[in-house]
Order: sequence, then C-alpha cells, then structure tokens
Amino acid sequence: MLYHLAELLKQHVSGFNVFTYLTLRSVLAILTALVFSFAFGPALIERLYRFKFGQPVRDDGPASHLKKTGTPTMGGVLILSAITVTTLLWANLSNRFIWFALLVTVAFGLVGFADDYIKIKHKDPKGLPARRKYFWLSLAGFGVSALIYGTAQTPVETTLIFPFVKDLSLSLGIFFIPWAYLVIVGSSNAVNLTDGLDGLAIMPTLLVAAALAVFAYASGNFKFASYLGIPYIAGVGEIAIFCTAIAGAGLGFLWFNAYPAQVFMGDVGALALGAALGVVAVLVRQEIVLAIMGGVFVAETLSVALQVLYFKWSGGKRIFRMAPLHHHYELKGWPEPKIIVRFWIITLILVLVGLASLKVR
Ligand code: 57M
Repeated sequence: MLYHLAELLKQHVSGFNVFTYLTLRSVLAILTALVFSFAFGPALIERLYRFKFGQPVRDDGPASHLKKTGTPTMGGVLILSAITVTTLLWANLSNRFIWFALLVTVAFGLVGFADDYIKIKHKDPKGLPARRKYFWLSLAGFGVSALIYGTAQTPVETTLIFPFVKDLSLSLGIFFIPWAYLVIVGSSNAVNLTDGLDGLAIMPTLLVAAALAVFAYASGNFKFASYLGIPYIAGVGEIAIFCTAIAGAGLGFLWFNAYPAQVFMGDVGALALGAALGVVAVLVRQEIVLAIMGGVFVAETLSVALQVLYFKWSGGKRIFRMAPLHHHYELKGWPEPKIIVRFWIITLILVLVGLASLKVR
C-alpha cells in the first residue's frame, strides 16, 4: 500500500520516487517486519502464556525436552502477521506473484493453526487428523500450482533449471503442476520436521529466504538475468519483498525463540514458512538451489524417511539413535546450543554454495 501511495505522491513530490525502488523497499521490508515482531512479540507471548497455549511435550523424546513443557507455542502467528502486513505495505499489489506467495503461505498457516489449536485447546496430541490435514494442504498446494501454471506468460516459467550447468533445462509442460505441488508440500513438511530445537528452523529459513531474495531480484531484472544466464521472468523481482519480509519476521521471531526459547512457532509457523520457501523457489525457478541451500531441511527429512524404512525392513533396528537428525545428536550428548549453531553454520555454507550458482555455470 505504501508502494502505491509513493507512486501517487511522486507525481507531486519527486522525493517519493525513492520509495518505488525495489532495493530500498526490500530493505524497508526487513526493518518493518523486524519492528513489527519486536512491537507485538512480547504481548503475544504474554497472551499465549495467559491462555495456556503451552506445548505438550512427548515423554518418549530426549529427556532434556521435558523441561520445555508449557513453553507457549503458535508464535508462528507473529511471523505470519509480520510477513503479511509487511508484504501488503511494501509490495506492488498488482503483481500476481505476490498474491500466489501470500495465498500459499496463509493457507498453510491456517491448516497449521487448526492443528495447533486442536492439540492445545482440546488436549489432543494428534491434532488435526492426518488425512484432513493433508487434504487441505494438498488442496492449497495443488490449487496454487495450477494457478501459477495457468497464468504463466513465458515457457521459462514452467521450465526446470539445473544450477551449475550451462544451458541445461527441462521443459515440464503440464507436469509443472505436480512438480510445484511436491516442492511446496515437501518444503513445508521438511521445515516442520526440522522445528524441534530452539531456533533450529527459523535461522536456516531466514538465511534461505534472504538468498532467494537475491535470486528473485536478479531474475526479475533483464540485464542481470541475461548477464548471469538465469531465466528472466518479468515481475518476479517483486518477490524479493516477500523474501525480505520473511527474513525480517524470522529475525524478530528468533529474538524470542533463541535458546532457551520463550516461544515456539508451532505448525502455524513451520508449515507456512516451509510452503513460503517452496513457492518462492517455484516462482523464481530455483527448486534445485532451494534443495541445496535448505540442505539441513533435506537431511532432517531424509533421516526420518531412512529411519522409518529401515525400522520396518529390519524389524525394529535403527540407523539413527532417533529421527529427525537433531534428536540423534541430542542423544549422543551434544548440548542443544551446539547442535543448533552447527546446523546454522552448515546452512550458511550451503547458502553460499547456492549463491555461487548464480555465477558458476
Ligand atoms: C513436529 N514437533 C516437535 C513446536 C514446534 C514421522 C516422525 C518423525 C514425525 C516427527 C514429528 O512429529 N515432527 C513434526 C515436531 C515439537 O515442537 C512443536 O512442533 C512445532 C513444529 N511442528 O513449533 O510447537 C517439540 O520440539 C521441541 N522444540 C524445541 N524448540 C523449538 O523452537 O525445543 C520445538 C521448537 C517441542 C519441543 O520439545 O515439544 C517434536 O519434536 O515433537 N516425530 C518426531 O520428531 C519424533 N520422532 C520419532 O518418533 N522417531 C522415531 C521414528 C521416526 C521411527 C525414531 O527415530 O525411532 C520425536 N519427537 C519427540 N519425541 N518429541 C520422538 C520423540
């Protein structure tokens, strides 16, 4: 809205022109989301405590988690509100990509909200029945994938791009829809599985979102895209605002979620943030780069898949002491902050590798 206001005012006062620049708006989006989180965070956490929106902790996990019982969850409401308000303030609202990104994020957030609410309010540890949960997630993921496909204006918008290899791409045609769906739902679940230690999911999320902002900016700029040899997609630069809003909201949330956490994000945060990263990767055509930069999310998901398969196949044996992977290191005796910071360091390295793909091809 502020973007549109600046567009209007610049006709009278040329100084307002500066607020229409994508770079400045991206920086202002980080700051807005950060200030929003600092302003509303304490009151929200206090309310979650008061209404007893505390996390039930399973007693079959690492013993160190029992002391976390009662830590308020659903802090994702703060993250989602910060992202939505910031994007509505600073993005060009006539841009279709912005609406696709917001739609997926809010829809996944609502499903997560219902799941959290049932778990806490009705003291039902199972939450939303799995079938219903996946029905709604699939509907949102599939619906938006079909919308992106249906409104694509150039073939490159539905082509799979391989990083680090020049001129290698695969036109997906109608298969773009199931592919985009898998990326969005897969990313959402991967972030959800990772969200099991203080700050473990949010830092990688904000680092990957910030890097994806660079991809969005470059892809939306004809000169940069041609120079770097990445797909040029008119209008996709605006997604940088959405990405930096995630980065700002994530940093603001980390303030409260840093070890020892005052609040957890809950499914409302984890499912929405994962879907947000997935849809951005789909829009900027960088799904493989997302898998590289989000290597921690991929490793956590693979650890669960391997553990479950091996457990069934071997009749009760395990590869890891416990899945997802962070539990394995906890049971090996690593202190929680060490696991968290090491997973952050690995993500930072992977994000740099992902960013290098912009030039190395
Ligand atoms: C949700 N939820 C956290 C919090 C957070 C298939 C199976 C592997 C699924 C998996 C699972 O259910 N994962 C998804 C993980 C929970 O956190 C809440 O959930 C939200 C995210 N969805 O925002 O609201 C707990 O995580 C801890 N936490 C923190 N700090 C944070 O900032 O410490 C979360 C955020 C919180 C808190 O303790 O209560 C969770 O882990 O439950 N299931 C599992 O992860 C289980 N693994 C398992 O069963 N493994 C078996 C299988 C694969 C064969 C095995 O390896 O043998 C473990 N989870 C737990 N206990 N809690 C096992 C035991």
